[in-house]
Amino acid sequence: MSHQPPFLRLPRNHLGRDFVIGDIHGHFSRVERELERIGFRPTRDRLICVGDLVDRGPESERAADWLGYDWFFAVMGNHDASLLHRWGLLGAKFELWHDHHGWLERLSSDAQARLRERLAALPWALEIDTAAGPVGIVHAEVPEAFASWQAFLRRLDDEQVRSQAVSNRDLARRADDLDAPGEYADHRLAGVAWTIHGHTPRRYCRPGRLGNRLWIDTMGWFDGTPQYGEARFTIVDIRAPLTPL
Ligand SMILES: [Mn+2]
Repeated sequence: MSHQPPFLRLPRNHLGRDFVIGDIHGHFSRVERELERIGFRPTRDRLICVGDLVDRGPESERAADWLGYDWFFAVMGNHDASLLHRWGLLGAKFELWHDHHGWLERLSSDAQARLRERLAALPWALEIDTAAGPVGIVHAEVPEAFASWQAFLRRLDDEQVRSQAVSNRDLARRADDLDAPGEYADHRLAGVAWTIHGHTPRRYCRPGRLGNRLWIDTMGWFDGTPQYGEARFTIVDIRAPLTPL
C-alpha cells in the first residue's frame, strides 16, 4: 500500500500557470483565500506545495481531499513523513523532536486510512518542465554534496538522502533575503533552472535565495505575530520565481 515514489515529473503546463506555495501546515482555508487573491483557475492552473501539509493548523485532515484534486501537487515534508513513521511506513529517521500529531486522535479510522494512503504516495522530489528548463521542488534542500539535480534524483532511493532532503537546514541557513543584495552566485545547482523549498521558516518572513535555490516558507501557517515581519503565504509563479505574488 505504500508507494513512496522517489520523484514525480510534471509535463509543461501549456494551458495555464504553475504556482508554488510554501508549507501549508493544516491551513487550507487560508490557502483558498490566497488562490482567490491571485485569480487561480483550477481548470488550467496548477498549485505545487513544497511539503508539510499537516500539523500546527486546524485542517490537517483536509490534505487527503486536496491531494485528490487534479490541480494540486506536493512533495513529502518532514511532518508528512513523520506521520508515515508513526503508521509504521518509514524508519526512525523521520521522527519529529516534538509530537505534533495530537489532532490525529480525532480522526476516524477511515479518515486516517485515507490520509495515510494519500501521504504515502507523495514523491520526495518533483520536477516541473518549464520553458526556462526544469524546476525542482524538494521540502528542505538538495544536500550540498550533490553537484547536480540529476545526481540527487539518482540517489533518492536512499533513506539517508530522503531524510536529508526533508530535514536539512545547512544551505537554507546561508540563504540571503530574496530582495537583498548578496553573493547569489555560490551554490548554484546544475541541471535545473531553479529549486524551490520550504521547511526553514524565513527570518522576517521574506523569501530566501542561494544561487538558483529559493526558500519560501514565510510562515503563512503561523498564528500570532512573529518577532519581525508579517507572516504570510508566499506564492511564486514558476515563470518568474524572483517576483513572489
Ligand atoms: Mn518541514
